[in-house]
Amino acid sequence: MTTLQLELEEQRTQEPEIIESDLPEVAAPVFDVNKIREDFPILREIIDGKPLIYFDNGATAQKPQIVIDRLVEYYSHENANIHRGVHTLSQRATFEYEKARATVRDFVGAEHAHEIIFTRGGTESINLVASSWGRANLKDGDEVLITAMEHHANIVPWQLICEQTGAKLKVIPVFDNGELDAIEYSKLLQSGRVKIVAFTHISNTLGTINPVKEMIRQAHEVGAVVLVDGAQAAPHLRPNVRDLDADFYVFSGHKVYGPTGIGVLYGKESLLNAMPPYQGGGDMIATVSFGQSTWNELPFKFEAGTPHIAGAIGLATALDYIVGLGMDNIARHEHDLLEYATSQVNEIPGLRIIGTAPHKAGILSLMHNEVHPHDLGAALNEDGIAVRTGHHCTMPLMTRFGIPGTCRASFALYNTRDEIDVFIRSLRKIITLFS
Ligand code: 7TS
Repeated sequence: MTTLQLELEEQRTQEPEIIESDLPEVAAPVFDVNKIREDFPILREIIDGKPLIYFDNGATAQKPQIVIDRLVEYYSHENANIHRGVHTLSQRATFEYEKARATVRDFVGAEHAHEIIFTRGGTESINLVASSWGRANLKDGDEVLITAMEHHANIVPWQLICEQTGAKLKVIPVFDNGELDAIEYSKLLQSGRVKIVAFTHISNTLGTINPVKEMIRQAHEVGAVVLVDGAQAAPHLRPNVRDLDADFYVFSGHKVYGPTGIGVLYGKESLLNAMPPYQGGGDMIATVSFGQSTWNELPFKFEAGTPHIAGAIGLATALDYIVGLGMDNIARHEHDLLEYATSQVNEIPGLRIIGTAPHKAGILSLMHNEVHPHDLGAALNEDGIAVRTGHHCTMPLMTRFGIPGTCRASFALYNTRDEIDVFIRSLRKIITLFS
């Protein structure tokens, strides 16, 4: 090997931790929502002559200009494949990609950058764990415990692995207000057969914030591993995986104001090291021969093929952005919006909120006793208001509540009380027209 090749090999295998992330140490003190709105070009869109009111943040969040610019910058000045090039662009791309990993490590408070695996999204992160950890650890008679409020992404991967291994899927019930039944959870854990518990940090349909830390503590007491689906939580609160003692924590880039097609799996080093690869291909191997292949070290073992390099870099920019605004400020602002909207919705006759747990994030799922959720959503759209209608990929939860779907408004850091006023006026008008 030449000296340059040796240097690059050294750089390639070096611990990613040495790369510093840009996450600010101190949160910005003031939260000026009108100023923040200027960062999001799409908020200036006019829909059928009405200013856009975007209340579909649970599905995906809009992107600040800084994230859009970062993608343009990457493709204009840094684009190359990572980890294997000797040329300058490849080194730039590799450096930025690994720096993005360090930013995510900081964001979730992981011990090591190599405990952060980049995936296509929250869905792929859960599939990776269910498939890889599940194949290695589940057998006939074991139990996988989930909750009744899970998104399909945290149900179906477990069903698939249960089918393959003979393990059984068990479900923690929810109360009418959308809270988990904690007593039933404790009982289900006592079977002695629970190998993994997988639950959402925040429900995308009900808004319930689950008592994750306590749930993890109880699961660990019976020796079960825990996966937390943080898809709805990461945009609102900064998870600390070490404080929570989560074994796996997953989230999607596009819901935290980053690009689509990028997601995160945090896993404890010891668990990830013991798991077989999820997909085979380039970059995840150490050696390949036709007889046998051996695997690369973490995190590369789980990142087969060319990853979404620009996506990871854009995600890091998005995380820098929200941490810069102050996650506490964001949570406070969204909580204010939730309380403001809740009190007004409660005054509209015939309209009820599905999900009234005491600890809630900014998600309002609405049902009217005469107007179908789809009709509500379509009519709101005519007033420029984007909401989501349907089962929100939580069909078992809809069955539990005996409803076909809801009309869901989900708030983000750039939404305002003024927008909620327009929303409430529009709801009242639609309901009067339809009823
Ligand atoms: N888990 C939860 C709790 C979610 O809300 C979602 C997406 C996912 C997992 C899957 O995330 P993805 O990025 O991999 O698709 N939730 C929604 C929603 O509520 N409306 O559209 C997508």
